[in-house]
Amino acid sequence: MLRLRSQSIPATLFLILLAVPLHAESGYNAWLRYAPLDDAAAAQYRASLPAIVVSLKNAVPEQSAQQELIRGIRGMLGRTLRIEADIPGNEPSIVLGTLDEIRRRFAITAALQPDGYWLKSTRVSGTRHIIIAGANDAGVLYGTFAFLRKIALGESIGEIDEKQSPTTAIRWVNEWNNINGTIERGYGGPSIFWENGRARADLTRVNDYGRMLASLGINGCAINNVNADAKFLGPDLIPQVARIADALRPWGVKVALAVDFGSPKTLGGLDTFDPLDPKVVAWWASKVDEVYRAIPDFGGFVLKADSEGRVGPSVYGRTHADAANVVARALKPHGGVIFYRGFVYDHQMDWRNPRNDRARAAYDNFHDLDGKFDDNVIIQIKNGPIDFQVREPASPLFGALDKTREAVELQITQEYFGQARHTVFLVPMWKETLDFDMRIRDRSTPVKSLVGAFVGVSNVGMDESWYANHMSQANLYGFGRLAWNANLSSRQIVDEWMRLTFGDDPAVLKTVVDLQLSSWRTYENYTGPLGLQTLTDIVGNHYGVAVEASERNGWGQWHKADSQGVGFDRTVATGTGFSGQYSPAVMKLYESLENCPDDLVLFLHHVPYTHRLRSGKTVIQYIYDSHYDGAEKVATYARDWSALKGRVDERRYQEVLEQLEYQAGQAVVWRDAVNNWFFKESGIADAKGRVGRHPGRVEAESMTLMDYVAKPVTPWESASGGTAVECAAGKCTASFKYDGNAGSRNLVVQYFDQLDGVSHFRVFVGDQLVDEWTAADRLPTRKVDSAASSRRIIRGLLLRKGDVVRIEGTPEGPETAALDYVEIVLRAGYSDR
Ligand code: GCV
Repeated sequence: MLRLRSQSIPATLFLILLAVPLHAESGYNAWLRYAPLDDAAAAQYRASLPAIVVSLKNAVPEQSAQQELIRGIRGMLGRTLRIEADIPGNEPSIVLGTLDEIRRRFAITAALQPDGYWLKSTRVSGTRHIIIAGANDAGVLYGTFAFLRKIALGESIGEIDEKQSPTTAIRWVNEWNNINGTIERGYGGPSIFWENGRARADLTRVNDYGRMLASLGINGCAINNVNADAKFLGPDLIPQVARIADALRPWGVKVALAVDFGSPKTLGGLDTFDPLDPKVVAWWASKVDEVYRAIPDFGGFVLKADSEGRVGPSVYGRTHADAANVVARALKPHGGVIFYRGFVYDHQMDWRNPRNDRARAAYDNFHDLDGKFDDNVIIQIKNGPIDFQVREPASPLFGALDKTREAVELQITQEYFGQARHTVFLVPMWKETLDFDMRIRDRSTPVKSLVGAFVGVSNVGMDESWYANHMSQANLYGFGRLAWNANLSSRQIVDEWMRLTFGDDPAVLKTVVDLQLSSWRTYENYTGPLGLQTLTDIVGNHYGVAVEASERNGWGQWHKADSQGVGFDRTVATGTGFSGQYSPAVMKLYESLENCPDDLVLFLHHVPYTHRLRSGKTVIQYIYDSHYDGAEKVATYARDWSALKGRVDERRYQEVLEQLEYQAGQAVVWRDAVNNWFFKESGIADAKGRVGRHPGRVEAESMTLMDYVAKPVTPWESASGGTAVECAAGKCTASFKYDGNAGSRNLVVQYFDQLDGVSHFRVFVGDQLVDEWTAADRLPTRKVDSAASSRRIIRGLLLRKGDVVRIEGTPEGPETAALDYVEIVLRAGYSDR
């Protein structure tokens, strides 16, 4: 191979090399890219890093650790470590082993919790060795990833001496995957585990996912939907589960399953699934034995019972403790655990009864059972009392189980957070729950001190970038890092993730860190602020805006907005009594309107729209302002990201830009829908005169229409003016005359892109075609509604007064090339490119 020595590169060639674009990255390697370090840093590490690696054990996790070390060092430093079977006497080496093995060879030791690690530089007869010691096999793996992370982040490894142990022993993800390969609330493509009723033939991605999980210290993975199909425990599928376990085992990740409580009957053929029936007890015991024969290191079960239509112990008048314990006792001899979900509520509640309150359900169902659960039962509690909404208080159940093990369940997949089409970094929200002080017995008791396990609902898919949004990977990263150490700050986490994922160019770092850290508040601002919850279509896709979808039905996500006021009275004094489920100190905070934090005021109180918040603003004005603020902020995200061109590899640059531009458009849809709805309901005008006024907007229904037909949209707030035009012919046009001043303008076309067709649009100014596109996105709706509402911006059009703008729509399939409005503005979106 021809080698160029650096001093022989002529100056011109050097400039050409510098100009070579950053190579495209797919996001597949996430934060484990091991990108080459810059020359100075690489030289420093090369000088201090031994060239030899020794693994003291030949078992799987250590072997994975050794391979990972070689891979990482090769990627970052361009050097391939040499594997030696034993520690060399007079050459430096990196030694991997458990504390026991290390003690025998080096006569040093440390105190570590299970899964903990120790990174230690030491000398033996003057020769320096770097030790990566684990409390157990998995700890060696976690230490190795931590060591590589340090190098990737440019931290010193010279005289390293660092011990870390996880704050909780059980750190799992749940994957709501179905046997046919679909994923409930998954947005990154089909299942990596299942396809057509079987485990995928090629499980490479499962193995790679295991690597990602191990890099964060995650040690368990439940590989099917909690709305569980009993077949997963059938004789056909257990061997399939075993194959998946084999793919995850090298990374110290135990496989687990969600189970259906009715299995003894549906699968086992018994005439009952009563947890106290001896036949049922025997069935669970023998089924669990069968699972462990196939998978000796099986982790355990997750169980959703008596909730959202799942069968449970109530069928036989038994308790959740009876249900959990019958399964727990079967698992116990094998060392398995059962996560019993605290997410139990009645989804057919009578909304007319003002005392009914879904937020009470978890506490009401479980707190009397405290002390009745076996010690391998863990109650898995969602962070808030409702269901992963944009803001909820910490679930009161965390403070109600003195004698029972608890896990916090956090949702990594962005079900109510824009489904990976919006960027929302969830760590700041999770930290609010984890740091929330429940004041049990009037002592400091943050939620993180009460939970002994972390569960993240991850739902990665076959998309190359796992979640179909590069930014969403930060949520898995953040979950794992918090599960390991809940005291890490959001900034620390995002800073690490960012540098590992995109590099440490200061401009990129600042833009992305600022974006991620503000993104939750931004999303809340343009969806449901003040504790209103997400205000999305809760009886449908959980994606688009539909303010009333949560009202007047049994699902219980009521915000109770009417012409007089808004918010759910959950006080003890006049409401449902929910605030009384907290300790007296917390109850005091929530019970009184004066003390209640603004962010949760409408979660806990019903108030007139003119109620003044602690901030001094009225509730209605806050709703208006926050929606404008939120939408403007997303526009700045897209603008700021667009300024990074050339600093990020082209593929990820483009993909993130498209995502942020789309989000900026959707934020406007949300802004207008929510504000118009509250304006109509309250009759109170926006003090700043914006709501209901859209300078430069021309409604499609007011244009000259050829074959397009105006139709009302449901719910009305999903379209501007409550109306869209739909094309029922082969081709339709909508046109209007521009009557503004001459100059360069941006033209925004708001159209609808449904799931079931690929319409084509063309835009003309006079006879000149100025843009065309197809509506080929995969948005989660077949209806003309807010979820389908999409935006095309045609920038820098030179318009004159009197110009005719004509939009031609060609429908395809059931999709009707529907249009909402056109806006002609000086600036739209993030830039005037
Ligand atoms: C798996 C929410 C989701 C459901 C999910 C449920 C749960 O209601 O919308 O898809 O079911 O939570 O956590 O069990």
